[in-house]
Amino acid sequence: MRTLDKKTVEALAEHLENAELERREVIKITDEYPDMTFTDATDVQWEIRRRKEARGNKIIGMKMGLTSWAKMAQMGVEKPCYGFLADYFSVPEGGEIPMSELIHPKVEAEFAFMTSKPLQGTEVTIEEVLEATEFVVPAVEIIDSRYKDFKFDLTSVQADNSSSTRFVIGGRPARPDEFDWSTRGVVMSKNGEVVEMGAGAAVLDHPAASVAMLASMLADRDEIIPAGTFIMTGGITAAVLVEAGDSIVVRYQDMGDVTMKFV
Ligand code: 0L1
Ligand code: MG
Repeated sequence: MRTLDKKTVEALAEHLENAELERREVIKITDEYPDMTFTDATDVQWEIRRRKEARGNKIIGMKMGLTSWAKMAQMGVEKPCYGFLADYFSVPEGGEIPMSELIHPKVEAEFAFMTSKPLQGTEVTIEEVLEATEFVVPAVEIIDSRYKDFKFDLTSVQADNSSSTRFVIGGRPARPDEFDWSTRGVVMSKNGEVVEMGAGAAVLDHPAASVAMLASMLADRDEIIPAGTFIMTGGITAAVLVEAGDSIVVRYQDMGDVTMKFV
């Protein structure tokens, strides 16, 4: 169901994208549009995506957000959200991330899947995702909600491209059948101190379930996951707040490290 007309969707997309580009906090948009639906919010997100593509940015992947049961419970939501990854979100392994480009970033450890076949519809299984996966690779997401003090609801977050901001790929890719992804462990350190740890099952019991859920959510708009899509499946660990000077190292069991420094 939709409650917003095209002009309002366009105005909200401009508002939220400007907040991202100008590194400004805004109040969650459902304060002004309390009746807006998840479909309205998704229209806003896709309009932000259209604006970026019109400006010459490439869309290089997708992300799922709020995929851990703990984070869903904490936020009082019943389902995850998704977003897109633009080319300028990608930071090289070991790279420096200027805080001047961000508002109040947090980092979370994830597994990312690269698909080799299209995935489509509401009934995709974990087995089908694994069969359609070329490789799985360690990736750390830097989220940066545009909403003041991280005060948002699921609708507002979906409109804000699910807080997508930057990501770092590192370690080594693994074949989809190389490990049981639900029991693969990660340990995150900040400035040499362990701050978070977890295993793949934190993500909807299995990270491939997150890819299946993305296919299902995209099906609502008659969209599919094409072959060759890079997908961040959602945080295994809680998101950790960072500030200038912080070094992050995430160690992935048998897959190497992902590192970055905030400057
Ligand atoms: O990637 C995520 O799980 C975050 C989704 C948006 C919510 C947040 O900014 O914490
Ligand atoms: Mg994430």
